[in-house]
Amino acid sequence: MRFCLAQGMDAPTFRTIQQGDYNVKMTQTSSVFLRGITLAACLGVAACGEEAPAPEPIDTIEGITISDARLVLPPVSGNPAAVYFNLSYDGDRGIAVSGAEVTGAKSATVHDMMEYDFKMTMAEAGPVPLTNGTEIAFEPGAKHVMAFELDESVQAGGTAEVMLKISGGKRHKFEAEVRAAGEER
Ligand SMILES: [Cu+2]
Repeated sequence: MRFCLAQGMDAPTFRTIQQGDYNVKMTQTSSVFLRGITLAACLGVAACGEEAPAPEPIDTIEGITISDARLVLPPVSGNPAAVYFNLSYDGDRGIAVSGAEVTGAKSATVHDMMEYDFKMTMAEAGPVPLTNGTEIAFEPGAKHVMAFELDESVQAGGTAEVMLKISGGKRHKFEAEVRAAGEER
């Protein structure tokens, strides 16, 4: 059995002593110290040495997997670029994609194709819900991310950093391969 006890109410450090050591100390302690032990002593390592939970990796949402991410440059420089990828989610908590950012783009938007005036057109998508088992292809003719006013530094053959904004203020970052306008989308 291991005990650990606080060395005083405002002392941030904890000390672990063996049972035998504890018994010896008991015979010499004052009643004030005994009261301190009653208040501060705790049994078991879990209760005393509870470690802070490991911090979540920055800009990564557990459960989201992105594959085949590519940013297709516009045929005409200055026009928006499109980002396509496959997203799967196996997290337990329901979340939603509420927007996007692309490094080197002035702004980025999650688009979806919708029918307007009997024609298919793209418009900003509402929040995209992700629940355990969700698989979505962000692809031509469907949902995609549109990147506006791309910086010259984003060049075919390179990579672009894409960030999905997730409900609750978190973000999921991934790299997309940059392709020229004529390449496979
Ligand atoms: Cu679009």
